Amino acid sequence: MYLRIDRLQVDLPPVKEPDPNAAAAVQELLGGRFGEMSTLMNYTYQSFNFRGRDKLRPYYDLIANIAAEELGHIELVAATINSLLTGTVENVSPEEAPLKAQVNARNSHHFIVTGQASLVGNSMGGHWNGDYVFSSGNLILDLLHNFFLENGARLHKLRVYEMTKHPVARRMLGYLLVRGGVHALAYAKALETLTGVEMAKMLPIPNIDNSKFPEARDFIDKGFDRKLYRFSPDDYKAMAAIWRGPAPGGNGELEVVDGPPEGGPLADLPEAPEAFVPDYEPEEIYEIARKLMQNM
Ligand code: MN3
Repeated sequence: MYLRIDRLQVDLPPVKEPDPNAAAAVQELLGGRFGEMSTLMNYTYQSFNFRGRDKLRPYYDLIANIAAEELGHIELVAATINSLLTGTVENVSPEEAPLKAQVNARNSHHFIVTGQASLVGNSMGGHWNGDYVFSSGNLILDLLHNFFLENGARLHKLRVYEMTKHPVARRMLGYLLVRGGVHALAYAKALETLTGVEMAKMLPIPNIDNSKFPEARDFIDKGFDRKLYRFSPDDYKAMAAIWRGPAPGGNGELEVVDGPPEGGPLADLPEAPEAFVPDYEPEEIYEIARKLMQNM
């Protein structure tokens, strides 16, 4: 089962400048084949479907725990997209066509299907698909797939990084490049324990270090690249048998941290009455909510 905390895994800069086409590009990192929906659902189903759990506890714990972190990653990428879409529309009457500029937005679903918010799809508007989940039950093949998935995700993040300098997108990218590096290394180390193969010789793919990017260096300097957070009050402790030893880059020792990162607040997104979010004239429903809260 899951607990939920109403915070993001990392603080994002305040919602300010909109950039709907950057939001469309960032969608790839949410609902593309190598996006956070894919990492989330691959590790989630691999953990659901795991056989021999008690005998293989370190591997089960590693996959199940990283799955929980990925749930926070879809939340973080969605928050980034929502921030990039906030403030795009003029607040004028429907006859004035407040959404007329959005007819030229890269992804019109952001303005027709959602209320200027994220979609479970990729940068070209295609839907995320359950076919992106690989859960073979063969532990070595699943781990090798996960290593490949993390490196494919990293390549796409680097390309989106090259598409936008928006500070909200760059902050999210810096954080997720570092966390994706942790996950790739975790799966590599798990494979090393099982097969003896020297995965470290394959890292990083592509061959450009995260520390080259100032937004990622910020997190590396704080040790985010050597910490595996344990997203549970009491469980998933056996993953520490895999996540141990010196960090690559000589930046101290790998460490399992009990509990989630401190993170940051989730922005309270403003309403968009011109798009009927939460409604065109929302005063009545605000009043209903206000009365409900009086009883608390
Ligand atoms: Mn991730």
